[in-house]
Amino acid sequence: MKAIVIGGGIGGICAALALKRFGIETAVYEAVKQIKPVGAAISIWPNGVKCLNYLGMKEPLRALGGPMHYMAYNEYQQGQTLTRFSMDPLIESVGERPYPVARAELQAMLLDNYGRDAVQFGKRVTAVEQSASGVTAFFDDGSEAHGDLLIAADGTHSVVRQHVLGYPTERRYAGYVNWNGLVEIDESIAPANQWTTFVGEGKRVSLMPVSGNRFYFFFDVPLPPGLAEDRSTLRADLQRYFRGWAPQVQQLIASINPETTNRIEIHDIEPFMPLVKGRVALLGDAAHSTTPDIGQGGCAAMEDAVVLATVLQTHSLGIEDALLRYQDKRAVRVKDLVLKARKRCDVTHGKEMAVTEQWYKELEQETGERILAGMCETILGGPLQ
Ligand code: URC
Repeated sequence: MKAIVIGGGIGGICAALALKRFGIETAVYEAVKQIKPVGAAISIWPNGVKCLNYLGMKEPLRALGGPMHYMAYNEYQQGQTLTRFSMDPLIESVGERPYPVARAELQAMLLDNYGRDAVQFGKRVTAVEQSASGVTAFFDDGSEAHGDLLIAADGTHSVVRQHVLGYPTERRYAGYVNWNGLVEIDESIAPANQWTTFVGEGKRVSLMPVSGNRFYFFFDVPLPPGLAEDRSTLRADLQRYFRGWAPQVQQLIASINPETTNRIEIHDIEPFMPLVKGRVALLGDAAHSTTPDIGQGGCAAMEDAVVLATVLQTHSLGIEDALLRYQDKRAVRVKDLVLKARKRCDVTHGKEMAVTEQWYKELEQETGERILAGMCETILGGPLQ
């Protein structure tokens, strides 16, 4: 059996690794010459970590992960702690810890484990055709690839999605802009072993430790889409949006590198069906695009990969049957994740300011129990328990 994998990002490489593990021949085709993720880092929650462990990357992942032992929310003006608690109860309950990692390093780890030489870069898919005997992908350089099945892990702007759905999808603007990047850890901004988030005015400033003594930072500001902002004004823009915020926040803005800071208008896609058609399966952002608000976009792609490989390995009624089983196992899960993230997004970013103010009040009473219970529920919905 041969699988064509479209997309060499997190979902594509995890899928290729998972299939390879079961002896299925794979070839990965990536549109760009060099992958440049729009996010500087990503929090891999235990459901995602378990998938990477399962795919044989337990040790290299640990080396990339930052020490996120505590979690805290601070109020925005003085930077005082609203709540702070240990992640240990979560880790004990689900059996694995979360690892925030730099995206470039995660990508390198995935490629090293799969084999860089097995990925063909600069292959942008333009069309997909399938018959009773196989599937063909056509690329913009005039070349083609043939296989028994095709896994479309071609991201939120997926070209293959329309082949599966039969109609084009539109992304939905989530209402906020996210600036993110990496910065050297400075403990006068936040503790090195903690995920720290400053909240107020429907905005947030967040810091997560990754390896190499660095913080992943992100700033979220509710804004209309399409604003013209560029690197040359990036620091001044953030200073303006966060005027009156705590000294730690001002210090962070002063210390970031505008040249390597990403600015993204956050979108998601209304959950849709089907996720498969015949011999073609959507996977990762191509199948479900979420806001980053519960940190589950990458994790969901890892889960998809494990489930897809498992159904192909464990069933014998053919590829089309196995892909339908993949869809059955994933559809509710990924819809729940997208909608849960959207709900958190709206509360965090002041969609209804009274609701957001109520959340700030609740954070003062929070012992960690409620927040960790919500995370546990999300994590335990994954395929590897
Ligand atoms: N939660 C996460 C978030 N990760 O676990 C993450 C968030 N990355 O709310 N936001 C973001 O950009």
